[in-house]
Amino acid sequence: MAGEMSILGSAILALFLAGYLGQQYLPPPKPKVIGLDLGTTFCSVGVFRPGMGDVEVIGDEEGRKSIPSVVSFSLTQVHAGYDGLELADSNPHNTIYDAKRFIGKIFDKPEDLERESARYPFKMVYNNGGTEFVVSTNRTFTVSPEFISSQLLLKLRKMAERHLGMPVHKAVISVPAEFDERQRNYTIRAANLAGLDILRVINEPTAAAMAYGMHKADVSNVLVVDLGGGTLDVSLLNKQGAMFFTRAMAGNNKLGGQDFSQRLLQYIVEKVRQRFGIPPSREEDVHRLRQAVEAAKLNLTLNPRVLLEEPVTRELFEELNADLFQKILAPVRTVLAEGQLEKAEVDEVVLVGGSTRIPRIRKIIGQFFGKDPNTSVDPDLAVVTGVAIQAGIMGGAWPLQVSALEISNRHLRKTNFH
Ligand SMILES: *[C@@H]1O[C@H](CO)[C@@H](O)[C@H](O)[C@H]1NC(C)=O
Ligand SMILES: *[C@@H]1O[C@H](CO)[C@@H](O)[C@H](O)[C@H]1NC(C)=O
Ligand SMILES: *[C@@H]1O[C@H](CO)[C@@H](O)[C@H](O)[C@H]1NC(C)=O
Ligand SMILES: CC(=O)N[C@H]1CO[C@H](CO)[C@@H](O)[C@@H]1O
Repeated sequence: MAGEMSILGSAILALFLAGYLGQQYLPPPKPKVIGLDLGTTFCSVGVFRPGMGDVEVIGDEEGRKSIPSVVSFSLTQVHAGYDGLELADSNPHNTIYDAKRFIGKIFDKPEDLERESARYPFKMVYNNGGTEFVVSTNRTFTVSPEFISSQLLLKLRKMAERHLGMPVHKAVISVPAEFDERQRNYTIRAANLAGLDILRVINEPTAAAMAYGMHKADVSNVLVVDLGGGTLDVSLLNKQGAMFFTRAMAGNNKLGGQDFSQRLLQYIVEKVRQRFGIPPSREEDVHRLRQAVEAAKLNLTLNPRVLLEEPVTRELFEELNADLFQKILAPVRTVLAEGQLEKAEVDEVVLVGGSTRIPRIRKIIGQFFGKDPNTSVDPDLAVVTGVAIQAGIMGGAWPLQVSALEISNRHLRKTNFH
């Protein structure tokens, strides 16, 4: 009798061990929830890999990890991302971008929207305070900002499905900290139109801080500087336990990489004028010069000088933009004042957005705080990385027991500088 028991006992033990060992060698579970960064100019999708404990940002067919937030309408199709961008020159009236600036946004008067629409090659109409884009192929119709966003999210969803080899229906998405409830609702609606359930909406600065592991680090105050192509956003986050909340935000919606390029362009145009007596005036020449200037600006982040009609040094670029670079500190001072913090009380400074690659900007921020900002994550992918971590938490892949990571602060106002 005792012998039988022990045989049974070891059989159970063997089964248990086989199960345990089997689990060890099983392929890691696939991510169930994707993380989406729906940016104004670019968007990305990422997943948290439970087996690896890291984030993978998913590329498009060509492996590009960000796709332009551009949607173009041709006779028979809707083209999103790079396909949409390619049509921008040949089909400018039906190629919609910057939809994020209009999603869920209420304009008090039609004239307010008209002023905005003057900047774009496509048409917009005022509809009960909201915006509709006008598309004319062989017929004329209107589409909403959330429809445009849904086409981008659908593209991101397909990129993820292709990569993961399975259908995806759940996501976490980021929005600017300043988005109100209505803008958040319309962003969720865009995702629903793309066949995605949104498990959580998180603020972009919080996502960026998470990309740097701030949710696990021993920090209480994190300052996030997000400097993109056209806007600067500064947020002061406070962490209590594993929860973040936004303590203050400020920004400048007319400051970014495009302005820095413009200064360099003006300089080159002036040089050409001095040399040839007339500035370049043909549209193609100006267009070509603009592209060369943009490339030179990116190059100056890595090289001390480039050749662009004439040699341009990094010092010259910095000098041409010195006053603009200093403007970055105004909203930084504001969030500290509003958050009632001394700069020494800021534990970490996180940089997001392509323009924070500019060495001089890193230096100005570093000198202001007397410590180096955190720059190890690609500034263009920091937000999607953080959103994917949150998606991993929501999908139950996270080894830590963290349930909620953000407390919303509905009464906060953003201060804007120009
Ligand atoms: C527009 O063009 C598409 C594709 O050629 C065609 O299927 C559709 O019937 C046309 N619609 C109108 C209103 O002409
Ligand atoms: C946002 O959506 C929620 C849930 O559907 C709803 O209760 C709320 O009224 C909406 N708010 C706005 C401002 O649209
Ligand atoms: C950057 O500039 C350097 C020096 O002018 C040049 O050799 C290099 O090819 C450029 N690189 C890019 C990516 O433009
Ligand atoms: C350069 C720098 O400040 N690095 C910091 C980035 O953030 C982590 C916390 O996750 C710090 O430990 C690093 O020192």
